Amino acid sequence: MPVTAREWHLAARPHGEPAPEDFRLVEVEHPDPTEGQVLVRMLAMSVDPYMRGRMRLGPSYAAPWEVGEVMQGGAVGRVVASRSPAVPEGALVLTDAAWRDLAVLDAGAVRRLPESDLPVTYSLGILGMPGLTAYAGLFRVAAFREGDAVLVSGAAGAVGSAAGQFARLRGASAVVGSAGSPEKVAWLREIGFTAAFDYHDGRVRDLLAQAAPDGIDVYFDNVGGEHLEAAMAALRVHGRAALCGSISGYNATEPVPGPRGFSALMVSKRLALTGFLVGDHTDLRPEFTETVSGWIRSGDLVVRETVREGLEDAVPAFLDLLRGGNTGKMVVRLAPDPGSA
Ligand code: NAP
Ligand code: FER
Repeated sequence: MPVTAREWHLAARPHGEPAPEDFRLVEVEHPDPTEGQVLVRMLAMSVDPYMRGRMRLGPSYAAPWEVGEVMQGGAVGRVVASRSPAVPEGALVLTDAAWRDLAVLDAGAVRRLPESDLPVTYSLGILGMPGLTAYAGLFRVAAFREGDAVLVSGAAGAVGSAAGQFARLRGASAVVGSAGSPEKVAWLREIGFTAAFDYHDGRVRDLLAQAAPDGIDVYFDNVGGEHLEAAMAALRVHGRAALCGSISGYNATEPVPGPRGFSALMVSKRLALTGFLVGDHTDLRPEFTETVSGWIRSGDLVVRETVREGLEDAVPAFLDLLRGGNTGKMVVRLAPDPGSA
């Protein structure tokens, strides 16, 4: 029987900060799945900073969303009808087909997830793309070593809160976090960051000098801009930075300037600043999943999520994410999980 799905379409490309008018919720009829297809009911969807990039035209590592079409993004769902033996009814799956409550998909476009006693939303956060980003960025890209002093910006977010805790769990000498509110700073101290500051409280360079007077060995950059410039000043000789994202510039309408004194600092301190994309590091997934699941189950890793309810709330959740309305991973719950068939 054909089903009616609700889905969010991109209505317009924003200039600067996105607004609710840039999105439209529409109803779409889906025919029954044909041979090799599955019907998936989404249980939870992800909103992520990279989605701001998908709203704009121009060169990027990923194609932009099209105006008038459904947007894409990570989701976990249950297969509710299947014409594929590989992905039977009742299977739990990860898809890139969200911003909607139901979708008919080719079985090849979903990845089966194992049944787990952990919340399904963890597959969108700590055990999913953001967690792997933190793991790959810290351990491979920044070549973290026991005893390193680490700075993480965007530290109370999904990637940042994972990266900072991973550093602590692997023997960092100090873990400094930067975040956007006193509540987030207090939470970072609770979960084991050795120092934390609110970047609204002054110049980042001064706040960092106070928090890490002896400098840092590793910088995990989620923010770019002033944070990157300040971190370069604080990095010690042979310091390394994993450039993960630059959210301070995602709504910018002109290219943002680079760190001042860049070349002299790079040369004199023999720094290594490396940009990376998580998609290039999926070979780490088995090791990452085993290690991080272990830390979750032992209670060593604190996992926090900001959970919004219902497809209507997906756009407000995304707009809030860009303004710092989340602590830990921002997810939108779409349906209760009926469990496996
Ligand atoms: P998140 O940190 O959970 O959420 C975004 C956070 O950015 C907000 O909570 C807000 O926290 C902060 N923010 C917003 N505007 C800011 C500004 N002007 N200055 C400083 N902070 C600002 O998001 P996430 O999913 O974990 O992503 C974090 C970063 O990693 C993003 O840059 C993202 O693009 C990047 N990323 C990269 C990869 C990759 O493969 N390279 C993969 C995943 C994510 P405050 O309250 O602290 O401002
Ligand atoms: C992000 C989320 C994911 C991001 C990049 C990615 C720079 C990378 C995706 C990929 O590897 O294809 O926020 O920001």
